[in-house]
Amino acid sequence: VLASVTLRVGGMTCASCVARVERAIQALPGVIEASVNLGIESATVSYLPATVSPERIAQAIRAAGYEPAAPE
Ligand code: 9UX
Repeated sequence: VLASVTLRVGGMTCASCVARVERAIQALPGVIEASVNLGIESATVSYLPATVSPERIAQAIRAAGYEPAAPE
């Protein structure tokens, strides 16, 4: 089963930030695809819920130096 979540991501100010966040999320086992949008400060992630969770994805974003939050 494939799930999808959109998280808010704060602290990104340039296109390289976007690439860093995408790489950090895509490095997680169970992540199928990550799409990060600078303009709306969000990350939409397709993932396998048996393997990874939104909490774990948020942790990877934080470890990369950015500020994840649940969607509003
Ligand atoms: Mo751009 Mo982002 O010069 O952490 S990579 S601000």
